[in-house]
Amino acid sequence: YPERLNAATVLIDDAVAKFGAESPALLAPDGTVQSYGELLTRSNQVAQVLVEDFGIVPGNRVMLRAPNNAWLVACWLGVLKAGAVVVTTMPALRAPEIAKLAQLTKPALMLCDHRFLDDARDAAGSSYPVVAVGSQDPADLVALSGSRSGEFANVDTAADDVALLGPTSGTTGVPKITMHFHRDILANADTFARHILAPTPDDVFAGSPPLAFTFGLGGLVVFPLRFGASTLLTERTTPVELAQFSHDAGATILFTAPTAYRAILKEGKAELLRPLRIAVSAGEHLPAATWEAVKDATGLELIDGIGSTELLHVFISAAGADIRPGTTGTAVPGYRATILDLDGNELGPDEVGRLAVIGPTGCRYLDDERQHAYVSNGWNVTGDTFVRDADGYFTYQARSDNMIISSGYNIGGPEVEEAIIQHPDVMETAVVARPDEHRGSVVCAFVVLVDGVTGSPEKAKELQDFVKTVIAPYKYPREVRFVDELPRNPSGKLQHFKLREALAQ
Ligand code: 3SK
Repeated sequence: YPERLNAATVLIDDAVAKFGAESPALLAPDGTVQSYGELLTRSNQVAQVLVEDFGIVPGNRVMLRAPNNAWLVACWLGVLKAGAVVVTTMPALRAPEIAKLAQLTKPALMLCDHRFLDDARDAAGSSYPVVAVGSQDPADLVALSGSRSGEFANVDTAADDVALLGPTSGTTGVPKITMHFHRDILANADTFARHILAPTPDDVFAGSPPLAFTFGLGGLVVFPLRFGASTLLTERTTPVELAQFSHDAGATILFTAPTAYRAILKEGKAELLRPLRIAVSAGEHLPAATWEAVKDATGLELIDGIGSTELLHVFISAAGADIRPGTTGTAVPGYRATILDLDGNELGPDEVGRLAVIGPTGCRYLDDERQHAYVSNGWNVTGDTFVRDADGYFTYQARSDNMIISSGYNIGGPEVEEAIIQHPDVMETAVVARPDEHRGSVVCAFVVLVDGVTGSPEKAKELQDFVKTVIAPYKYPREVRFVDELPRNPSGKLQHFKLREALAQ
């Protein structure tokens, strides 16, 4: 990339010139379409308001809080245009969580969807202004923008000026703030999206992840705009609603998690997925059984991928004839990946260890000692345990903190989850270690049953017996707990640590 680069210039100003102002950019489930030209004008108006009314200068941080919709995209682009730094936050966060992020990121301003103002204002107090988006207030961003010309000269940022502060609570619950440069924003579009998805202007993207999670930001904003495609933005939806809206909008590329694909299948709605060209599964481990079930029901071959907020998006994946079900794939062109032992030595084929990655994006935490744990000898050490075969295919084993050692056996929690999920009565499951006096640890499964099936000691025994027919019997869950739902963080990731905490109480 050139030394001077503003990602917003490439994603919207240049896109208008290249793909045409009339091209559809943003779609909504109610049939509304916003063109590239309209999005350019609106994002320019937002930038004008930021600079003229709120005195935002390059380097200031602006927090955004909204569900996935067209205004959020305009705000995101407007902040970058003004040379400021976007701080993304999930609408699901409550006041203390927002306050914690504000303490870490020190925003100069927050733009907040009018439906989520209460927590936002409680968190801000008098530290920074919170501007409503979509209310009837004359000081609302929508009203303020409406009176602007829509002409704005984007700030000439450096390619490695910070553009985005992306919070991650990961799976441990203690937030870290990842920093990403303007060039990083384009890098995942030019690696994962370009080589694995190969989008065209005819594509229509859709998906579930919030734009505050970089999985959603890439899949639903950056990738479509980079390739002149359009994107369907849906506010909170169930998996079946998402499938229905995507179907009705003519979506061709879907981004969601394995749990959502399973839910769509279990609710008998597979036909809604059939028109897709590409279905991406990421955000959590994709079991081979889910891949096969989607293929059987729809003919689609799910594109699996692993990414991280630290590296911004997906760095291991495979598409088309390169897919090997059960593996995540190979390093995306532009990235290198390897397996390290606990001392940081590279391991050979078929040896299990810590997944480590180097590429055009990398982990830079904002003022956080945990940087030393994530980056070692230049490698980004992701916290996932994988094995690589002689052909360079990576297969997920567990989060590095979810290998269960029981009576001397190493049991990967996800392997047991994969076995349990194959039982027709199981909607979702999460497996963790429970400390045990005799065995060190035992496998404990938390299980959500499908509607209409109730948990009982007999059902637990049935699941245990079932697991023993799918994987080596010593891996079966010695304890099964039925629950109504599993704990997930706001980006939808399972929080195994909360289950371990529940067991410790
Ligand atoms: O695999 C993930 O969890 C992920 C995280 C951030 C961005 C993209 C992805 C797929």
